[in-house]
Amino acid sequence: MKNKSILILLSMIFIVVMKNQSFAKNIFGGKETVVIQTSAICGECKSRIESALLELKGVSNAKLNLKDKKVTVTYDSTKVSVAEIKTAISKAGYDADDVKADATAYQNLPACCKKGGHD
Ligand SMILES: [Cu+2]
Repeated sequence: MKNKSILILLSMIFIVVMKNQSFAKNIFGGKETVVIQTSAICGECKSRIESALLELKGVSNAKLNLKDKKVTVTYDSTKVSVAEIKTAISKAGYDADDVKADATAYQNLPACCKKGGHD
């Protein structure tokens, strides 16, 4: 009789622990960071890219470093993919690693934000 209640108690603890694990996974799970090389030039480019990325579902942080033009993106891999992140940068008018800037979006950029605009 006593063994039975210990067994029940143990399985209850087990269930609670398992539930908490999936709960934690839902909140923190899938959080990853990726660094993407962009063709940003100035501060305007920086905010254009960052806000385009923050509009994506699953992206929780985007910081572009103008010194190396690399953007560091924190995202939830269960909600958004790296390919989608690169596409968003391309649609904003900038190169993202191997993905070239969307031609129309690039044409619509202010002259100073185009490649060589500050040369
Ligand atoms: Cu710019």
